[in-house]
Amino acid sequence: MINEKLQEAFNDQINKEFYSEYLYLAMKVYFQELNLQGFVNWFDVQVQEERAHAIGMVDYLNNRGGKVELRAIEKPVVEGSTPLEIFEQVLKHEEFVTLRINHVMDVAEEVKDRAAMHLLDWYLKEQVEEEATAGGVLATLRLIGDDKKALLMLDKDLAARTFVAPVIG
Ligand code: OFO
Repeated sequence: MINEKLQEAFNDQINKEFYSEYLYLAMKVYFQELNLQGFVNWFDVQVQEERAHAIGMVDYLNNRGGKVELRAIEKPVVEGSTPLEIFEQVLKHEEFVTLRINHVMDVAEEVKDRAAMHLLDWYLKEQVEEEATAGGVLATLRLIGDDKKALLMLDKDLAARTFVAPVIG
């Protein structure tokens, strides 16, 4: 059985992971409209990762005898109107998600649920990677500035990203 406060924190985080999936899907559409297929691929992988993160928590909560509550997913808002601005938002969003997972970890610590802490450790490590990946693309976009040729080269690089189903936990 899982503590109720921790169950609530997991349910809230499940919703945030599904929101992330939805947000990145909206960003994928933005790049589809620009016909930047490498960026499209990058976001496609991101969408799949977020879905895996969400389902990982759904399955975990279920395995622990908790009650999964699927809540309404907010309409995603893409704030930027350039690739640079979009990636600023991606990094900001990942930093926010890290904060939220830290919060779930705080609750797990408070109720002394070591098994949950172990799982959340995985999510926190994943966040370090997520921030680094988004930050890397953002740094390149800053270097690129208005250089369209360089943007197309980056697009080519991003086409190489592949989705590898994460082993969570
Ligand atoms: Fe689920 O890692 Fe991004 O948000």
